[in-house]
Amino acid sequence: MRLVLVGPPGAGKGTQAERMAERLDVPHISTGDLFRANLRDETELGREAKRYMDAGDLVPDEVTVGMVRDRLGDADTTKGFILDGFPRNTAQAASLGEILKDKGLELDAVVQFDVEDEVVVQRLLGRGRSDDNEDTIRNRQRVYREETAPLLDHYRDQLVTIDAVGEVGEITDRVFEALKKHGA
Ligand code: B4P
Repeated sequence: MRLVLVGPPGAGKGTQAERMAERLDVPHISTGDLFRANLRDETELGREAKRYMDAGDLVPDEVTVGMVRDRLGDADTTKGFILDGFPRNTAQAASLGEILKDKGLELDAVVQFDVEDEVVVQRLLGRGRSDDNEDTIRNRQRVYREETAPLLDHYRDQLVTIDAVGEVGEITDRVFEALKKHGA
């Protein structure tokens, strides 16, 4: 199964991706996690990404796309993957389309996590990551509306929309039910 997860910051993409990856036995590829791992390892890429993440802006496409292209070249992705937080704008979506086309692959579905801005602000403030302060969260929400939300139209034929408010396990059940209905 090859899936993309889309949703505003704090929608629970990472939380659900982990559970879905375990159930489907495919790797969970989170661009946010990959950037944070680079940051911890003090790589050049991590240093570059940090200033954008701290501001709640998107890391430049060439950096992000290169990182994802490398990751999708790893052997464990042949059985499928869950892309969490990528693509996040139409240019990244076009790059993903090319990467998959070169491999003769297609996405099975794009799962959209639907949740109100005010709900996620409370969730994120409770988590306390360094980019979880109110100003940065508001900017991440603006970036989502302006840059990421247009992807929903780009992926309209593959889109599976999930109400992302509720218990974590309940939401996972909704995802698998919706994927089944979609025929994925
Ligand atoms: P990400 O790491 O992708 O973070 P996110 O969108 O803010 O969080 P997510 O939706 O995964 O929420 P989570 O499950 O963690 O991005 C961070 C930054 O990285 C971006 O701002 C950007 O700078 C950069 N970046 C990443 N990808 C990029 C790309 N493709 N291009 C350019 N830049 C990129 O959940 C959040 C909280 O809610 C947690 O505390 C969780 O426990 C809680 N929660 C989850 N589900 C819940 C539920 N059902 N009820 C209550 N709480 C819940």
